[in-house]
Amino acid sequence: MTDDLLDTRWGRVLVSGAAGVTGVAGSYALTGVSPAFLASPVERALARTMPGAILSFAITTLGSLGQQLNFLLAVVLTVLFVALAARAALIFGDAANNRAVPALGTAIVVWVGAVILTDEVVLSAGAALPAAGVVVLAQALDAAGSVTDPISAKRRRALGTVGVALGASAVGVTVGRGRSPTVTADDAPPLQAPGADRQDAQEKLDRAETNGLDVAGLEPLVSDQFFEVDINSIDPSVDAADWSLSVTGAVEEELSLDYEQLRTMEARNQFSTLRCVGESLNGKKMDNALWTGVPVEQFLEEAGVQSGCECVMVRATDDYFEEFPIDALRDGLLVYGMNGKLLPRSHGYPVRLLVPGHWGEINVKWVTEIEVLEQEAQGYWEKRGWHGTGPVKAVAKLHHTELLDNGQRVVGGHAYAGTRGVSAVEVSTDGGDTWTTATLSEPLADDDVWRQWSYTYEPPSGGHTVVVRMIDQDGTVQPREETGTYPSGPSGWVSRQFA
Ligand SMILES: Nc1nc2c(c(=O)[nH]1)N[C@H]1C(S)=C(S)[C@@H](COP(=O)(O)O)O[C@H]1N2
Ligand SMILES: [Mo]
Repeated sequence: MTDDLLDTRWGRVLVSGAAGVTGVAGSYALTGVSPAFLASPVERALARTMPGAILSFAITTLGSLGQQLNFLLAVVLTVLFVALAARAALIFGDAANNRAVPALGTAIVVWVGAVILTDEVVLSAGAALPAAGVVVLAQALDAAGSVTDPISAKRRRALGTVGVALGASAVGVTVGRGRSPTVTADDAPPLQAPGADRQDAQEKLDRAETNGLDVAGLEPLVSDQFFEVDINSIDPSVDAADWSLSVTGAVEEELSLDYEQLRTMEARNQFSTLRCVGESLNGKKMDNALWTGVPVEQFLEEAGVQSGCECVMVRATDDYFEEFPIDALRDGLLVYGMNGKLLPRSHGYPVRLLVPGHWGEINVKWVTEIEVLEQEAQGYWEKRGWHGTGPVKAVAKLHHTELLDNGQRVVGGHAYAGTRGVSAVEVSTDGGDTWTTATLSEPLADDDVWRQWSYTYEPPSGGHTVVVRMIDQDGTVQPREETGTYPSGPSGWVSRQFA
């Protein structure tokens, strides 16, 4: 029995744990929130293997909280992996009676594991070296230790090791946070591409501003905070210079296209609203933007499509894949700009697909491949039971309410019906007995776009229920029948009770 911290079981567990935390923090310091972060592949694997029912619950009920929990679990598992590597190396070093084995073993096992997981040879050292460093530190403290007061000496060394490990981890987390490229739509650089008409984009954005209703607090026609739905909590970070799109499968000739080529082709600036099939009826996963992109149809024509099912599979860098009718794709755009700026990473930089009139899920971000299929197949969400590749359901949402000084109430929101277009919104203030038409924002030039609505009324004394519904340009009234979100997206009329 010596007085060495590493000779005790609890000491080894403690040092291993500290090595685990420090290793993961070290990885984060080098990579930030990117696919090279050691926890990233773990998080991916968790998301992939999550049973469909739990995944759907997480999406519809927990929203982004589900993704955060998944990320947290991935980080915990990754810490555990590094800690176990250190613990094994410590035990092995003890058995071999070799002082070099614990640190060296930790470094090698963590590094090899990280390379296997992330495919990053150099960045993997970010996890391996700090973890091994903690082991070396514990050994050094033991070696320098006194023998006068064994118990408190151990405690002091434990505190020293953990203290240094936590301090280093805190630094790592701070550095990593600064490194995370959180390019949102707001701080994306302006769009500059030979094929893009910036002046036209600016005019359209200006028009959207003048077309909007003058109701303070109502979200504008071009969303200032566009929602995000991803199968991973860590977005891929794709270098535009490395990006290419291939058209493969049942074609006469396979095609490949790079970013420079795409940027020089004539692009279109087009408003299009996206809505996620996984949102609740009056949810917030519906937004509108001006997209700049190149029509897909020319590539399909060039490749010479010979599909047996008239369907395609579209794939992305994050291993996302969606299957849908080729006719829908013919109206699509390969988008590289959003609201006059460079498409942000969170929305698919460098290139995403935009398919007007359909649920959000087939608007594949970080797109890499269009495979023309011979036979029907299932996409990522359809494998999990969803039916979200078809035309988007119509909805009128109620998000804005305000009681004016004169006692009147203003209600408002957005209505969207895909490419069917919104022709009217009707409001009832008596629970659906009588209906009046609401004021609508001036339509934007493109057809797959929402409109704002608002209605001002004299509230009856006592409680009342406001119901809202929309009518599309074919005269079809939004269906009243209520369904839940899963599996085909929510339907029904939004209503709200007022006291
Ligand atoms: N590659 C990839 N594309 C994707 C997704 C994804 O997870 N990965 N999510 C889809 C879903 S379910 C929706 S609703 C839209 C959301 O687009 P947004 O994040 O730009 O709002 O992107 C779609 N495209
Ligand atoms: Mo979605």
